[in-house]
Amino acid sequence: MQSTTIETTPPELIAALQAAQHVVVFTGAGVSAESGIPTFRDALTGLWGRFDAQALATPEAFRRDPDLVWGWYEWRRMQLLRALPNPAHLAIAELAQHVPRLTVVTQNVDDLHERAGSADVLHLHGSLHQPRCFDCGRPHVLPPAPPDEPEGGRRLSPPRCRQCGGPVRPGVVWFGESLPEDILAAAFAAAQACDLLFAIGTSALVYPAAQIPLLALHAGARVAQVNPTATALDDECTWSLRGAAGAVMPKLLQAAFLAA
Ligand code: BJW
Ligand code: ZN
Repeated sequence: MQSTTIETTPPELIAALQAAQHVVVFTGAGVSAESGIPTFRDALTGLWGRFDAQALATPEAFRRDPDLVWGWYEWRRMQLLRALPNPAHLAIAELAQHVPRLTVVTQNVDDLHERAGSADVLHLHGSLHQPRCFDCGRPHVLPPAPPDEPEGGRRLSPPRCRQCGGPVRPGVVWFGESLPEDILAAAFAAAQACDLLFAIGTSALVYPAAQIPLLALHAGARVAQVNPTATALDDECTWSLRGAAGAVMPKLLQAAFLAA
């Protein structure tokens, strides 16, 4: 692994980006951190440091206490509605204008890539904007703005399904649940077909998503990681750019395509 900082972006990475035919951008919560959306595992600010994942992000938790879980996700949906895409989302969207093919694969349940202008984003872990019935799976349309939720949310009864009366659940993938099969297959295929993959803002700890950069490497692609701290990918990736995505990605775009 060639570890480097943004001040010394490796010329080999810039050349690889300029020559790439198919780029995959694989993102995690860190890409949205600078938009004010908390990550999961950052020591001081991560959601799993303040809230219990087993009590909030499993189907068993929802069965046990739907009001607790629904209220917590409504608080997060409200945060998201107030957030804006940051320079990393914008640079990723603009990158698509400069390479023959670019696939965005995200673990995030926000819509900040789309709001920045990225199209056909593969959402591995679902979306806060697509709730569905816990019993029959039918999609449920929510009012655009949830009530003003206090920090951490409050107990709130989930709406009932208009078809079967079952409780409506957040449209995200919880621990122990399968990822959407078609989306996972498309993400794996893109990873195996690309020549360059960026892993941005992910701890690369959660499977099967964490396989994606490894699949790309094993298929012969090069992998550039963008993250201010060490991750599970450090010893695997080709380049590791230590920095915030909102600083690194615009500079990389500039160096590869916009510099005079
Ligand atoms: C910045 C930055 C800046 C900060 N710029 N970077 C052992 C026990 C139990 C389960 C398992 C086990 N081993 C494997 C499993 C399976 C499990 C798993 O992988 N668990 C691991 C934690 C061990 N996986 C699953 O259960 C998956 N399903 C599955 O495997 O199905 C098959 C199966 C069926 C039946 C039984 C068992 C298996 C599903 C996983 C679903 C994950 N869901 C969540 C919640 C989504 C809903 C919600 O939002 O609430 O998805 S968990 C959470 O983690 C979320 C994320 O998408 C995911 C990944 O996190 P991410 O994005 O990497 O964030 P962080 O916080 O970890 O990292 C942020 C990074 O950003 C850090 O590195 C920072 O440094 C960096 N950063 N600022 C750039 N400005
Ligand atoms: Zn239903």
